[in-house]
Amino acid sequence: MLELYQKESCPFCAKVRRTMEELDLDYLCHTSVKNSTKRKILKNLGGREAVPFLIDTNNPDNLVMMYESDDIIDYLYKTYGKKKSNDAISLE
Ligand SMILES: N[C@@H](CCC(=O)N[C@@H](CS)C(=O)NCC(=O)O)C(=O)O
Repeated sequence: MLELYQKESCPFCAKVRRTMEELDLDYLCHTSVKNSTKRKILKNLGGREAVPFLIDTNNPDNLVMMYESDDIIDYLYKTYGKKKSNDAISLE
């Protein structure tokens, strides 16, 4: 399963959501604003209160957890896509 900690107002999160859509990926979305319970969970999981934060549990031998939108997008394309990440995001 893919899980994304994010918030709606965050442009970096929007890039990641767009990539999820582009790759036609299902994911569990944890909208996590400051001072929320989900923020505390995020901090416990990743060590920082920053979004976007991706968790990928699809490979039981390799739990993936990462911050940084560009790293997440590269990872999603490498793992689930065929296109190059540079082709992924258009501003239109
Ligand atoms: N370089 C990071 C920047 C992420 C970032 O600045 N996220 C902001 C929200 S837009 C954040 O986590 N701020 C702290 C907070 O919301 O508590 C990325 O590309 O993912």
